Amino acid sequence: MNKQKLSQFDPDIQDAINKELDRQEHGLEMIPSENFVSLAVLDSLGSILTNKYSEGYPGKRYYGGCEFIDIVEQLAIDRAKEIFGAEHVNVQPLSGAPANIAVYFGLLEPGDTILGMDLSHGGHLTHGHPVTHMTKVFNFIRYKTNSEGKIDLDNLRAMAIEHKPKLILVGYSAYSREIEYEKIKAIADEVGAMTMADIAHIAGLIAGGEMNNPVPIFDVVTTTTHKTLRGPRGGMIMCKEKFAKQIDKSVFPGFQGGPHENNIAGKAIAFKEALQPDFKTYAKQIKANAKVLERKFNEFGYKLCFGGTDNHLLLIDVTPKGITGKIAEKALDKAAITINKNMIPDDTRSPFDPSGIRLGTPALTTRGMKEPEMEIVADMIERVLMNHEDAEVLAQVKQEVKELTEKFPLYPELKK
Ligand code: DSN
Repeated sequence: MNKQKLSQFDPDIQDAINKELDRQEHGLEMIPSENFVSLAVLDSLGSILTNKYSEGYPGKRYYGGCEFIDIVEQLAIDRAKEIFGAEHVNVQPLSGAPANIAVYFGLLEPGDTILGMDLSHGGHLTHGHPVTHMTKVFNFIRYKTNSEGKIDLDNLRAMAIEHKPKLILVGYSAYSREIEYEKIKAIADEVGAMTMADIAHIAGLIAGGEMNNPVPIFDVVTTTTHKTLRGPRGGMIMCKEKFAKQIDKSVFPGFQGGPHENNIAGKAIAFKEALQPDFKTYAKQIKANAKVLERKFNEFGYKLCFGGTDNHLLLIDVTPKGITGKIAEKALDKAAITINKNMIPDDTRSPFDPSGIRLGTPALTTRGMKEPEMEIVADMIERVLMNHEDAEVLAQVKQEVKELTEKFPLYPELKK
C-alpha cells in the first residue's frame, strides 16, 4: 500500500484541491444547489468505510463483516425518518438522478405515463427531458407554469384526466415557489395516479420547518443530500411503507450494486446536524437572504421568473437589461461570483446561452452571511452585469469579494 501523504505522492491532485479550496474560500458561491459540508461530514467521506462492500440492507446483507456498516446505515435511516416523518427510507441512492430512476422502475412498467414539469419551467432533466434515457422507457408528459409563473392546478388536473398518468411528479430545480402537495395529491387520487415529489433543492428548508413537507402526504419523495440539506453528495428515497419493498428492490439489486457507506455515514452526520435547533435558524436565514435578493433585483429592474421566491433561489431573466445568461455567468465568474446560466420558462434562446441566471443563498448562509451582506452581494452582482465588458470593474469587484469572504472564513482548519 502506498504510505505517502497525498501531497507527496500526487502533488498534481493536491495542488488542484488546494486551488479549489482557495476558490471556495474566496468566492461567493451562489449556485443554489451547492453548499458547504461540516468537517464532521468531510471526515466521514475520507474514512475507512469506503473500503467495505455491503450489498443488501441492514441485517440482510450479501457480504460478511457488515455489523458496523449496519450501525451506520441504520442511524442514517432512523434520523431521516425523524426529520421528515417518513415511514420508510432508503439511503443508498448514489445521487438524485439514480434515486429518481430507481423510483420509476420500482413503481412503474415500461410505457407507463409520468406527468412531470418541463425543464425550462423549473423541472429537472430526470423528470422527462427528451435527452435522457428514461424517455425511451416511460411516456413523460410535461406540464408548465402559467403566465403568472404559478403551477396551474386546473391545467394540471385537465392534463391528468387527459393523459391518465400512473405517476404525478412535482418538486423542481429552478422553481422558486411553494408547492401545494395536498391539492396535487387530490388530483392524483382522482385519476388513480401515484405521487412523487423530488425535494432535492428544498430538503433543508423542509427539514428546518420553512417549507411544506410532502413526505406525510405523497407516496414517494426523493432528494439529494448535498444541497440545502448540507450533507455529502448523495441521494435518498422516502416512501410509504406499502412501497418499501418495491423501492428497496429497485435500488438494489435492480439498479445499483454496493452502497457507498462512507457517504451514507456522511448522510447520517448531516441528518444529525439537521436535527439540531440551529438548523432551523439556518433554514430561516436562507429564505430571509433570498428575500433580500428578490427585493434588490426587482429594484434593479430585472424580471424575476415565477414572480419572486418562497425558497432559497431566484430565476432571473437578464435579457431586459440587454445581456444573456451566458454573458452574465462569464462576467460574474471573473469577479469570483459563481451562479449558473439557466433557461427561463419557454425560453427562445438555447440552453448554452439562455435568457436567465439562477442563483441562491444556501452556501452564503452557511458562511454566516445575513441580510446586510446580501445587500452588498446584490450590488456587486449588478455592478458586474452592468459593466460586464469592463475588466477593471470586474477586477475591483473580485477584490471586494475577497475582502468580504475573508470576514466569513469557511474552512480555516484546512489551511496548510
Ligand atoms: N445539478 C442540480 C442543480 O444544479 O439543480 C440538479 O441536478
